Formats: sequence, structure tokens, C-alpha cells
Amino acid sequence: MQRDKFFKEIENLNHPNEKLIKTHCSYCGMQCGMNLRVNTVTNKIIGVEPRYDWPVTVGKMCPKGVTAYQQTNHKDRLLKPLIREDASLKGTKEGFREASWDEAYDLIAAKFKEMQGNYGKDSLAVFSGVSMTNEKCYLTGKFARVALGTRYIDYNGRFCMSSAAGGFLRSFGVDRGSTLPWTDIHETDCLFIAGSNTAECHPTSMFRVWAVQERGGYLIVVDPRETPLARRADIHLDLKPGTDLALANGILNLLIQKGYADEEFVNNHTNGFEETKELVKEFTPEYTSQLTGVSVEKIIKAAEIYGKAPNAVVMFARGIEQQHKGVDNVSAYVNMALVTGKIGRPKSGVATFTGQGNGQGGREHGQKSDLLPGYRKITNPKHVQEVCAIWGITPEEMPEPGVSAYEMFELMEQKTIRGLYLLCSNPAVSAPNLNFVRNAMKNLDFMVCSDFYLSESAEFADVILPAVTWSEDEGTVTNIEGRIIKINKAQEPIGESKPDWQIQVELAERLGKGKYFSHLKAARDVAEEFRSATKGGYADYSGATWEKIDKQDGVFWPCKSEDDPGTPHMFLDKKFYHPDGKAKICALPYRPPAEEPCEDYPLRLTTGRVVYHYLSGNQTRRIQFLHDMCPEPYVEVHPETAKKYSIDHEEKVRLFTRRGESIYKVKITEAIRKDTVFVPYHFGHDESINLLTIAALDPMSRMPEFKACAAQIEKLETKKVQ
Ligand SMILES: Nc1nc2c(c(=O)[nH]1)N[C@H]1C(S)=C(S)[C@@H](COP(=O)(O)OP(=O)(O)OC[C@H]3O[C@@H](n4cnc5c(=O)[nH]c(N)nc54)[C@H](O)[C@@H]3O)O[C@H]1N2
Ligand SMILES: Nc1nc2c(c(=O)[nH]1)N[C@H]1C(S)=C(S)[C@@H](COP(=O)(O)OP(=O)(O)OC[C@H]3O[C@@H](n4cnc5c(=O)[nH]c(N)nc54)[C@H](O)[C@@H]3O)O[C@H]1N2
Ligand code: SF4
Ligand SMILES: [Mo]
Repeated sequence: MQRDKFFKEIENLNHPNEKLIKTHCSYCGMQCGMNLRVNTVTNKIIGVEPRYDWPVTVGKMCPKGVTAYQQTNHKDRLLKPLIREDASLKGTKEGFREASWDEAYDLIAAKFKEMQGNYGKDSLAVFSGVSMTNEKCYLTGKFARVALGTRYIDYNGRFCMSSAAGGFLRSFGVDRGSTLPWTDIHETDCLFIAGSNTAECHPTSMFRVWAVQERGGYLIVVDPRETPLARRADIHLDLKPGTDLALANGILNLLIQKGYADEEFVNNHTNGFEETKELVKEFTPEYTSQLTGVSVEKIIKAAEIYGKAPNAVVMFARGIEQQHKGVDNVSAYVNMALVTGKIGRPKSGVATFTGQGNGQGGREHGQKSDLLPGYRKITNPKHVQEVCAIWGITPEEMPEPGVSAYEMFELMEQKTIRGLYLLCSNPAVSAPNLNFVRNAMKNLDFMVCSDFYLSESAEFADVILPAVTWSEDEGTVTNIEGRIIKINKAQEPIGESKPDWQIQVELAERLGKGKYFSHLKAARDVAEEFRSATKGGYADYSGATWEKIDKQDGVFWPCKSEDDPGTPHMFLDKKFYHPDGKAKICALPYRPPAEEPCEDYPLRLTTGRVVYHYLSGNQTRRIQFLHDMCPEPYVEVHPETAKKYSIDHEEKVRLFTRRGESIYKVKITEAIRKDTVFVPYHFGHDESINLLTIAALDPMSRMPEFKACAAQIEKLETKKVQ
């Protein structure tokens, strides 16, 4: 009570010449509540305060969140469109000149029309991202299909959430990343967290994790590294990268053998149990230990703790998903909840840690090559008809499904795709097998890039369009829980920058498609059309008005009408979304990573994040504090491995794989397995670890295997071994 009073008083403090704009962080899926502080004389953002009244993060923010406001008026902002003057400088920052919007639009429209005239509609591709609002993501899908008429659209979530989506669709028939609200998580009895560096990547979830242990509950962590989360775990299952499927099968086998299966739940609400039971029999603790490198004792203990817990939540992130069997890993861990019936009730369930700010909403509304708004399928004639009715086109005009993100680069290399409109992503850093991807971008006849900073990918563009940051526009995003929340505008766009929805409306006009877009004059207009386009799809947002979002502290989808409060808990009625209403327990044979270590490449390379940087780093590397805390990449090496290679802490070494090489400083740490090395991927140009990663794609989700490939280290002064 004392505490509440204190914070109320702070909130009511009068700051002269200052107003607070209620919003959320620009970065990860936690979408922490914050107030942006705006000077009412200059109308500029000058700072930030955490929001104690936001129920998910209750006043917590991480180092990225507290400095996020510094992006808006940063000296590196793009203020005017840029046109490339010197084609020979493609792939560098040089060779651009400033231009007016008119000139930029005219050039883009002329080039797009010429290319599509010569090579067909599908010679153009759209590659987008999910740091954008739902409204922008929705409009980008419509822009690709209606204004450009191309089948080729995909987005950076293909490198992020697509395996989680695939696994959930297969197991539950629906893909909402969390089956329960975050406000339940600290009240469960056991958290089983696989492949998530939660303390660095979703730091404001940590108080809920600690609360479980403080209440006497358990934390089980599966990670090849001893992350800050793993260090505090009751059990740390320190497996070899790429072996989760064996571990999950092994634990499931124990859960069944030791009598923890919930027969009533399994019989009435699932399919596939018998087949799966047979398959996992082979995964005895001994065999599982042999495949994963985790001790038999730990595997048995983990199964026992999860099995005994009255309530438990299975959680995972990219560690298990960014593999060429990411979808199978997801379904294998979901099996644990389905077999024990620990799902479809409060305090129990399954959740993936959604990555990007709008990683959930951005994958539901038509940026994916085969999806339309409301999670509709472009291959389903009824779905196509419903969306055509909103868009005012005929089903014959709806393009076919395209291909996944990485496969679009393959088509660029083959010259099937000749033009690219890239927005809200920086694949020249974040895509796998970068030597190939950068060449594919160089091979384009014409490329447009929309960003608010000149990214490594913009260096390949012919025209760069200045977009706005999240603080200069409004709209909704869907957070890690599936809760639709509102981002508010704190400042007018700086310079001549424009929101992406406006750019698309204006460009559509130039392309002769104005009649489908010209009614969209404000973010709110896009929001109204977006909501109605989701109506009847299973990701139904139609009842989530901005007013309701504000009143209720967000709205969980599905929300099917104005008087529907939304759905915080999924499957409370034990109804899953497959036609028979049952969930699927999946029998999943183990297979190893696409590339196993060998004599020439004896180490396993895995990649990921640090708390101070965000994704490709194009935003966070420019923030002084974050740069100072982590100015360059490094390679984590176990002390014994370092000894074997005779390398010292902070010595620079050459790290290489079959695809590429780079030079990194060594960070010696006992927090990693002896057979594994780790490099964070937030750095550009020659420092990108993606020069080395493998583009082995999951057969269902088309997710690349960022988390496991074979590598070798070499001291710099020794001769190169090829
Ligand atoms: N600070 C920060 N926070 C972020 C982001 C960021 O860039 N920086 N990005 C956001 C986004 S988009 C995403 S997708 C999320 C990502 O969030 P996370 O998935 O938590 O982050 P990663 O570092 O990619 O990988 C997580 C863990 O997987 C482990 N791992 C590697 N290989 C394996 C394996 O084979 N099996 C298992 N079980 N674990 C393995 C790694 O050691 C690592 O600790 O974070 C979000 N939050
Ligand atoms: N090796 C390795 N590679 C990985 C991963 C890994 O774990 N390991 N993780 C993968 C994952 S999970 C992800 S999510 C991807 C992310 O990879 P990217 O998509 O490249 O991520 P970002 O750095 O967020 O790129 C977004 C770009 O858009 C800009 N931007 C932000 N908001 C807006 C907007 O509203 N409009 C416009 N026009 N531009 C905007 C930013 O300045 C930035 O340049 O990386 C993947 N790559
Ligand atoms: S945890 Fe994520 S949303 Fe919260 S402040 Fe940090 S980056 Fe922003
Ligand atoms: Mo991500």
C-alpha cells in the first residue's frame, strides 16, 4: 500500500514544460510499459519513465528500454530520401544524393513498372519485418498483393518465430505464442525453460521466474551455455547444441513410464499418444544421455520434477527453434504438456518467448508468403474470397503463395527476382550464409530500402526511404502473451521522414492502384480496415478497438466482437483448433544437426544475443551507452578448449566454417561446453557471424539452423588451413 502511494505521488509530480506519453518499448516482445517524456515547448522526446501501472512488466525495463528514446532525434536519422548516383559503390554507404519524395517515388514507380513489364509481376519481391505495428504489417501484405501484384513477400519472422508457429499449428491447430498470460507465470510450480537466454533477452520476465523459486517451485533450464538463468536453475540440462529432440523424447518417455501421464486428458482431448509412446520408448535415460551429453541423473530428476508439479509451464525460445528441425523440437516439448494434461488451465501451459516487438501480430496478418489477414491461408479459396471482399479485388487477382525469406535470396541470385522493396529488416547482417545473401542483393536490378538509419542492407539499395521510429506514429502491436496493446505517438516525424503505411499509400497511387489505398489517410483508417479484415479468421482482432485496449490494459486475441473481452487463457474449454477439437501428440524421430563436427571442423558453433544489443544492431550500436557496454563481437571458448588451441583471453583468432570466416576476440568462460563456441550476431560487415552460419532450412517452417554448425578456430599467426 505504502509502495502504491509512493508511485502515485511520483506520477502526479508536476514536471514543468513536460508531458508524458503512455506507450511501450520499441524493441522486444516483452513490450514493457513506458512513458515517453516530451518537452512541451520543443515538442521533442527528452527521456523515459517506466510504467508501474502496466500489469505485465510493473515498472521494469532493461538497458535497451531505458535508452530506446534516444533513437528518435539521433544524429544518424535519415531525413530525406536518398538516390544512388554511383552504381559502382553498391554495397557501401557512399554514392548517394538527397532527393525529394516526388523524385524518389517517380523513380521507384518507373523502375517497378519497367521491371514488371519486362519480366512479369513476380520479378518484384517484398521483404519486411515485425518491428512494425499490426496495421503496418497488414498494409505491407496488401501492398505486395494488390499494389504490386507479386507472389513474393516474406519477412524476418521466418528467421525468428516460424518454427514456433509451425509447431503450435501442428500440435494445437492454432498459433498463439503463449497459452496463458504472463501474470500467471510466477504462480506456477515448475518452469521448464529450453533454449532461452531469458535474463538477457526478456529480462523483465525474470522477477516472475525468481518468484517461482522463492515460493518453493522449481526452475529447469535446457541450454548448452550456463546463462544467468541456467546458473540459478534447480537443474541445468547442458546439452550439445542441436540435440533437443532427443532430450524431449527422453523426458517424455520417463513421464509416461513413471506414471505422470494424465489418461483422462490424453484420451478425451488428444490424438497420437500410442504412436508417440512407442516411439519414445527407445529414448531411455542412457540413450538420451549418449545423444545429448546430459547426465542420466539430471534427465531423470528433470522428468520427476516436471511430472510431480501440480502446475507447470513449458517455455522455449530460439535456442530450440532456430534449427533445421525447429518445428519438431517445438512439438516435442509441447508433448510434455499434452501428455501430462498441464495445459488449458490457469498457471499451466506452453509459451514461446516471442522475439520482436510485434513478432506475434506481425506473423498473423499477411506478411508471410502463404498467409492473409486473420491467419487466413492464401491456398484456401474461402479465405481468399473473404479477403478479396475487403480489398476490392477478384480471387483471380490474388497472387499465388510465394517462397520463404531465405529462398527469396536464392531467387535473386538466379535473377527470377530482379527488384526488391525491403523495409524494417537488415538481412545483410541477420540472414544466414551472408556471402551468398549479400551477393544476391548485389545481383538485383533495382532495390528500395525503407529504414530510419542507413543500415548495412540499405548500402545495397538504389533508393533509400526515410521511415519513422515507433515513437512518431501510432498503432497496435501484439505482445509476447498474445495481448494487443497500443503504441502512441509522442512526437511528429523528424525531417521529411514518413511512416511506412503512408509511403505505401502514396506509392500505390503512383503505381496506378490508388483506388485501393487512397481512403487510408491516417493510422486510424488503416486500423479500422485491418480490424475488419481479421474478422472471421482465427486470429480475430475485430473486437479489439483502441478504446477497449486502453480501458482493459490490452486485449488478448481472439476477440470477436465489441462486447467480447478477449481470451487471456487459451483452451480453458479443452477445445483445440484442429477440426476434431483435439490436440496432437506428435511422434518425432530424432535426427542430428544438418552439419556435424568432423576432423576439419571439430567445434559446434552456436549464435545468439547479449543484453545490450538488439538483433542486427543497426539501432543499438548507435546508442552510446549500449555501444560502450558491448562495442564488438567475441567468441566464447571454454578454458580447456582454449588451452588445446593455445589461445589466451582477448587474443584475436580466426573462426571459420565451410561458408566463411571472421576474426574475433576470445572470451574465455566456463559457462560454455568444451565442444561448443558462441558468438553474438549483432554486428555488421566483416564482423557478422552470419558469414559463417549455415542455411539448412527446416522442411516445414523454412527456418535456418542459426544454432548449430561445424566450425574451427585458428591462431592468427599460424598458416591458414583450408
Ligand atoms: N538483448 C536482446 N534481447 C532480445 C533480442 C536481442 O537481439 N537482444 N532479440 C529479441 C528477439 S527478436 C528474439 S528472437 C529473442 C531471442 O531470445 P533467445 O532465444 O532467448 O536468445 P538467443 O540468444 O538467440 O538464444 C537463446 C539460447 O539458446 C541457447 N542455445 C543455443 N543452441 C541451443 C540448442 O541447441 N538447444 C538449446 N536448448 N539451447 C540452445 C543459447 O546458448 C542461448 O542462451 O530475444 C528478443 N530479445
Ligand atoms: N546468427 C544469427 N542470426 C540471426 C539470429 C540468431 O539468433 N543468430 N536471429 C534471427 C532473428 S530471431 C531475428 S528476429 C532476425 C532479425 O533480423 P533483422 O530483421 O535484420 O533485425 P533488425 O535489426 O530489427 O532490423 C530491422 C531494421 O529495420 C529498421 N526499422 C525498425 N523499425 C522500423 C520501421 O517501423 N520501419 C522501417 N522501415 N524500418 C524499421 C531498423 O533500423 C533495422 O535496420 O535476425 C535473425 N538472425
Ligand atoms: S525487456 Fe524488451 S521491451 Fe522491455 S525494455 Fe528491454 S528491450 Fe524493451
Ligand atoms: Mo527474433
